[in-house]
Amino acid sequence: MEKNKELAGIFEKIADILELKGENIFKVKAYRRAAAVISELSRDINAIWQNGELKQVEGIGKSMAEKIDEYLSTGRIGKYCELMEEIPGGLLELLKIQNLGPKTLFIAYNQLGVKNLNDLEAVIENGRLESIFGMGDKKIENIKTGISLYKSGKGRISIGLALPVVDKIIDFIGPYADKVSVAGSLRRMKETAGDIDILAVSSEADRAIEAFTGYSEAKEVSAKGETKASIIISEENLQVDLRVVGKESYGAALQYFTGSTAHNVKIRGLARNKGLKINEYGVFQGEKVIAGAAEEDVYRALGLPWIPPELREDRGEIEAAAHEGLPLLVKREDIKGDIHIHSNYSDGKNDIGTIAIAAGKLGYEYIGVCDHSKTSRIAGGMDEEKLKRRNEEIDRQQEKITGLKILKGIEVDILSDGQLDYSDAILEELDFVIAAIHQGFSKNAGIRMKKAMDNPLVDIIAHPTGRLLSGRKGYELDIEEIIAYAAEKNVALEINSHFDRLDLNDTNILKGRAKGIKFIISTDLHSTEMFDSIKLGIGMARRGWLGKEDILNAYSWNEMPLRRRYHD
Ligand code: DGT
Ligand code: CA
Ligand code: CA
Repeated sequence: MEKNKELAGIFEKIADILELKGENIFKVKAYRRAAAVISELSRDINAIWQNGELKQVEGIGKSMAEKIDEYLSTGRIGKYCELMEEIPGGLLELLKIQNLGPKTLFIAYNQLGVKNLNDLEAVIENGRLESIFGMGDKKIENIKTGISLYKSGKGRISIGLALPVVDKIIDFIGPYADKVSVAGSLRRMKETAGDIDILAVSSEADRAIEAFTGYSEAKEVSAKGETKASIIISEENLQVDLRVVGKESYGAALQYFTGSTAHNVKIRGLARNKGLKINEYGVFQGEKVIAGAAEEDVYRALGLPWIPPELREDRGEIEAAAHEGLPLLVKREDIKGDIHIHSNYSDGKNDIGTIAIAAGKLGYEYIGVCDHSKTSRIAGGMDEEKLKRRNEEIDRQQEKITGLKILKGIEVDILSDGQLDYSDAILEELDFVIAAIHQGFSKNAGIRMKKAMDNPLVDIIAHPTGRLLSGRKGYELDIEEIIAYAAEKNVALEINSHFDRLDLNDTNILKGRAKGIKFIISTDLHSTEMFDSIKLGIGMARRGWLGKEDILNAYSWNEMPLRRRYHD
C-alpha cells in the first residue's frame, strides 16, 4: 500500500501548486479528489494497475489514470517535476498557515519575493505586504494569528496520534528490558507531544539500546550512547528518546523524565530546603540514597504523597499535596456511559444495535445516541421525520438489550441566528440535548452560543471552542464568557475526546472548574472502534483537576444532574 500513499501525496502537492498559481479550480479539485480516492482505497494501487483496472476506480478519470500509469511504470510524474521546479519548496509549506490563502501567498511570492516563513514575517513587519492591493489591517492581523498558530503547532502532534506509536514501541522494547514505561508530556497526558520519552529498566542497557536503534520504523538514529538513544520515527517525523536505568533508580528516573520541568524545578527546591538532593538517580541525604526505586518513595522522601502525572505542571499541585489537598481525580472506571455517539442515522458508521452491543461489552450503564440535526447536511443531518424513525429504532433496540439504557440524544445545530435546528416540541421528546456550532465560525459565535444556552432544553454545549489541533483556530468567541454563562445557566460543557479536538482542553477545564460548572467526557465517535478514545478526554479532565462529581456521565442516569432536571 506504499504506492497509494506516495501517489496521494504527489496529487495533493500538484493541487497545492496549481492552486498557488491560480489555475482553474476544477483542475485543482480533480487532483484533490484523486488524492482522496487513492488514500481511501482498500487495495494496493499497484495491484489494481497491474490488473488493468485503474479506469474502473470511481473518481479516477482518464487523465489521472495516465499519471498513475506514468508513476508506476517510470517512478516519476513529468508534470509534477516541472511544477516542483517552478516553486520554491518552502512556499508550499506556507500554505498550511491559516488565513493565508493561495492567492495572497502567490502575490507575496511574485511581487515581494517571499519564499519562506522568515520572508513572510519580514514583509509583514516592514509593511510591504500591507501595501499590496486588498491587504487591510484586519487581514494582516488574521495572517499574524495564523502564523503564531502554525508556529505553536509545528513539530507537536496530538496525544491521540502519539499514543499508538508509544504502545508499539513499548511492545517492541519489552523483550529487551525488565520494565518499560512512557514518561515526559505523554505520561502527563498533555494534549500535544513534542517528542516521545520512554524509560526502560534493565541491567543490560546495551541490549535495549541496540534493539531500540534497530527498530524497523526508525528512519534515523539521531543519538546513541551507553544508556540513552534517540531515533526519528519515519511516518510521524517524531523523535523518540529512550533512557535505560537500573532498577534501583527507576522511580527517580521516572519522576525526573515525567516532568514537567516547572514541576521538577519546584520539587528540587523543596528537596534543597529539606537538606536533600534529588536527581534522576535518587534522593540523597549527603552520600546516602534514601529513595530511588519507586516513584512513591521519591515523593514520600520529600514529605509528599504521590502526585498523579497529569497534575505535574506547577499549577498548585505541590502546595496542595503538602496540605493533603490533592483532588481525587476522575478515573476511567467512573465513566458510566458515552453520551455523544453518532449512528448511521447521520454520519456514523454503525447501526444502533451494533453500538449498543459494543457499549454493553465495555460495561457501560448507558449510551447517548446523538446524531446530527437537519442543517448539518454534509454530516447526514436528520429531518424531523428521520429523527422520529431513529427514536423508534432506539425503542426497538432497547427491547433487545438488557443492562444498557439507550438514551435518545441529539447534536443539534446552533443556527446563524442562535436558534436551534428543531422546535422545542421536538427537543422536549429527547432524553437530553447537546447543542453545537458547525457553520459560521466567525459570525457572532459567542452571541449565538449564549442564545442557545438561553433555551432551557439545552443541557450541554459540544466542543465549545471549535478549535482543531491540526490548525483551526475555532469559533470567534470569548471562552471565559461562555464558561461564565454556562455556570449561570447550569449548562454542562463537553470535553470532546476526538484526537484533533480535545475541546475543552485542560486550561479551559480549569477555568470551568473554578466556576463550578459540570462537564461531560465523550468520544463524539462515528465508529465503535473509537470507544477507547475516551481515555484522551479523561486525561484532559484529570489535567483539569476534575473529580467524578464534576462529570455528568460519571453519574447513573437517574441521578445525572442534567440541566433540565434543575429548576432554573
Ligand atoms: P514535550 O516533549 O515538549 O512534549 O515536553 P516534555 O515535558 O516531554 O519535555 P522533554 O521531552 O524535553 O523532557 C522530558 C522530561 O524530562 C521533562 O518533562 C522534564 C525532564 N527534563 C528535561 N530536561 C530537563 C531539565 O533541564 N531540567 C529538569 N529538571 N528536567 C528536565
Ligand atoms: Ca517529551
Ligand atoms: Ca525528550
